[in-house]
Amino acid sequence: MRSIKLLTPLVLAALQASQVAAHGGVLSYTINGVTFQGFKSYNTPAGQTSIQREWDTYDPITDPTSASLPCNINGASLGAGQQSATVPAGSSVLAQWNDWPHAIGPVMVYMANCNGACTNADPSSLSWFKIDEAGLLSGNYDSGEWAQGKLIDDGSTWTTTIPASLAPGEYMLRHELLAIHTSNQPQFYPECAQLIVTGSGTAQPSGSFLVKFPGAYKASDPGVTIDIYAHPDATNYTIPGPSVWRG
Ligand SMILES: *[C@@H]1O[C@H](CO)[C@@H](O)[C@H](O)[C@H]1NC(C)=O
Ligand SMILES: [Cu+2]
Repeated sequence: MRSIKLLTPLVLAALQASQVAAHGGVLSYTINGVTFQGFKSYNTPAGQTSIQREWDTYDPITDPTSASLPCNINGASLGAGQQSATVPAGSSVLAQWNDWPHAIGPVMVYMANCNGACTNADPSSLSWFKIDEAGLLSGNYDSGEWAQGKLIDDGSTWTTTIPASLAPGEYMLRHELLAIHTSNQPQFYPECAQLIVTGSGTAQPSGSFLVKFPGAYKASDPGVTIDIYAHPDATNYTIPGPSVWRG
């Protein structure tokens, strides 16, 4: 009782702010020098305009088979405010996260062909392919550099190239952090944005590269349910999901 009383509203607010700061999400995208603002989480979608789909909080999704895994909660189209960024295949996409997401775990980037207008697409029905991934970059579980640590070192940014040979069309782009700093409790942080890819490419990933969300991950995947503190000297980390498709 006494210690609870010590938590004045100010302290509580600071605590909540630090918890928010410890989670994360993609706030904007910069593509060929043009910055596209993301959805403003913690706000109503009414009146918002973005290439990003709705996502409501910085909080993690902790179930690898959650229905919210495709594009976070709730992943909805913004309706009249939903936009798509037109980008040539081969473009680099810089995703900007909030100041301080987590530092331990992999970064993964996926795309999915919407087979038509992405604004009408249900992300859970799409077939996703991975275009980028990075896990344990160097060293061991305990003191090595994880992709998420590099992301923070790079100003909370991650830069990915859209495969140059990818066939034109409307695609969903999905960035994901899988934070594994909590023993045996994965934390997924996905966000989606809509792209219209242009160019003269003809390549499409074959079936072995395609996965569903949920479906791509299982709790039993070695890289999903993991206690890094039980094996501080280990240097192997298996990034979950399909192989990267490079076009
Ligand atoms: C690391 O290697 C061990 C021994 O082969 C294996 O049991 C474990 O699943 C691997 N861990 C990851 C995260 O890939
Ligand atoms: Cu967190």
